Amino acid sequence: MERPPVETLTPQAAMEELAALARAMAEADVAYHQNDAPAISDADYDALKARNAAIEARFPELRRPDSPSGKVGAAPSEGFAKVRHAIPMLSLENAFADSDVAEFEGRIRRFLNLPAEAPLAFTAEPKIDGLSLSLRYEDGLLVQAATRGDGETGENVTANARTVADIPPRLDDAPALLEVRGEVYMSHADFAALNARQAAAGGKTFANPRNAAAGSLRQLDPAITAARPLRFFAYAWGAHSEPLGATQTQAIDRLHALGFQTNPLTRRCEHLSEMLDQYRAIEARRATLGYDIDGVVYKLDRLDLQARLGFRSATPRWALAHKFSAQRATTLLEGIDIQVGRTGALSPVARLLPVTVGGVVVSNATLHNEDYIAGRDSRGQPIREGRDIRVGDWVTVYRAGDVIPKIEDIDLSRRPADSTPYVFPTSCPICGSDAIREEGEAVRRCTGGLICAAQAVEKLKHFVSRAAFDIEGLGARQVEAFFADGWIREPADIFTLEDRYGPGKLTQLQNREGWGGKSAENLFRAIRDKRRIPLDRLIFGLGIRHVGETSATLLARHYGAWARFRDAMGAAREHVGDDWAELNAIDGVGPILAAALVDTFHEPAARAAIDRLVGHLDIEDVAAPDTAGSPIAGKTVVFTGTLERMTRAEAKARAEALGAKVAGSVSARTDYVIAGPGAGSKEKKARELGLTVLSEDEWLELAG
Ligand code: JCF
Repeated sequence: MERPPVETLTPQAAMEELAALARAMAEADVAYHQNDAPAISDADYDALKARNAAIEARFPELRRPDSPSGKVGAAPSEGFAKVRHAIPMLSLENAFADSDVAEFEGRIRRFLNLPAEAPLAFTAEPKIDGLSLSLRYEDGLLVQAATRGDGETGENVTANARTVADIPPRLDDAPALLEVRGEVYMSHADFAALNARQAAAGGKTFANPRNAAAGSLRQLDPAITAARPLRFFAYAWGAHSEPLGATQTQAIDRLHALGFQTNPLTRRCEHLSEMLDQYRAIEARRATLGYDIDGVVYKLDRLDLQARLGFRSATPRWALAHKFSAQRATTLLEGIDIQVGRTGALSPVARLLPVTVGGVVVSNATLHNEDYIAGRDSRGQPIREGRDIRVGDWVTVYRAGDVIPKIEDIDLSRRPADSTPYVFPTSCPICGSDAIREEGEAVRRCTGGLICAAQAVEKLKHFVSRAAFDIEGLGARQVEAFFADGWIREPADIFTLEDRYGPGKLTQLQNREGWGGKSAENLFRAIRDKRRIPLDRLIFGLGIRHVGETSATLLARHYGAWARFRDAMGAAREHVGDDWAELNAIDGVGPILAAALVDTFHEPAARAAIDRLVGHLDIEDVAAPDTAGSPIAGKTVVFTGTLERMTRAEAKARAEALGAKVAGSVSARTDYVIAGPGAGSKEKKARELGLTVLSEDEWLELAG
């Protein structure tokens, strides 16, 4: 928009414009930082900022107390370059009960075929509640620091990491290449002081030390990061040119010797009982540590055994995070809302009188499902001794880690005399369709499918989300607005937006509130950019029930190309035939996920919507993980009989790590059958089919 030169502004006009600028920038900040859905482009944001600064320079006395020029953190997007981790940054499997830890230990013994009395040591260390960071040292010099991001790709925050006192800029006697991984965090004292300073300066305060650490590390201006007291504990490593030791304990000691802080409460434990003792000891010191921890991490001590165990999709088999139990508070249940999700599930949400639980203000909590509200579990057994939950009740809210708050119990003694049991709706509050609860299911679902506005909108929001199509400038808020006006009803419509509402069209996007020529142009470009999309993102973006990011990646890696995936889903019939067997043989795909996929591809309306979408796309094939050079990549193998040199679980994990598919039954599509002593009908069938049958030794030689 053309604006009059600053020199010609009257004080009255300047005052009004400063107010309008403050409002526009505050809205943009909320959209960007809180909703993660930029409402205007970076260039437009910068233009507003420059205009604000120019007016303030001419009329310093008109500078507003909430002037946007004094604010930090209005970081434009694209702020940090992306970094692809040479070795993915993993997350940890969570456990809550002691029995989960015993199960973890037992599972490792079975995998390695170790009897219960054989020694097996673990480390136990506090789990720091911060953000993970990977530091790359080449010839002892810090050359790159990257956040975890999605584990595969993070953000380059090198300049900021250099301002953290615990991160050495150079290491003596380090391997030529070493990636050190650990947690960036802020101490309680530093957090309190930072918030006090921020409040005094009229700036943004942080809800907890973790957010403060994240906000500080992700500053575009390293000078701001430098002024924020961040700390770092090292606990792991990525790429390295020589081993740090033979055990986790030795490797951690080496990191300490190299100049890193390692957690002083880390212990080596010889037995399960020592692991649990260390858990209790760490929990007992939690309140006085001076920084937030949310559990204890156990790791198998011997690194050679860690290597044999390997990974299961995104988590190592050799580590476990044993979380502390939750923090609690009591508050009033003011109402119960029903939300309709992407797959039609009706989810009851508690509206609470806001209360602080473990340092975070909570005003909503999940109530799970209708049985939970009624006081029974999925098998009809009483929970909370059968106490139901009613609007008007005083309830205990708890938070475990960063998950959604939950309602644990109610205080019957404070229940109002006139309260009535909650009646769960049997029709969809959004579209009015019947909401049905299938036999054996805990969840009631709207049957409206895509005619249900809530499902359609949630599907669209999922489609544009970070891990799916990640369309810049098209976030949840924009999707809702476009949907409300009938501009987009399904994902395919996004790719025809420009034709329908672009330059020269009747109802132009740039005439909508909140959009200008520049931002409209940026949106159309962002959409065009996403016509080319990797197969895994597409599969995830379809929003099929049970198909998360991990399973989408597994499916994409298995089928490789869209045409192959689509044909296989179209050909598969539940519980019959090779296509069904192939789908179920993918490690990480079970019959429930498989059925959801097959259903979707056999449902004519859903299938048609997918075909319409795909017509606009150029889909990138996904290669199986770096198994290039592996002689067994892409081969289907079947193990039968007794294996003598490793357990079945280990053989399967190794074969899969090398890109092979491990199937349970022999068919014409099987490439190798590995037959040990005692092999029976499978080996016989393989020989009848003329397949290659290998001994365990021959197999190990082939697989390298
Ligand atoms: O303290 C932590 N938050 C923490 C996270 C500690 C660890 O030893 C970790 C971790 C995430 C992944 N180890 C891995 C492998």
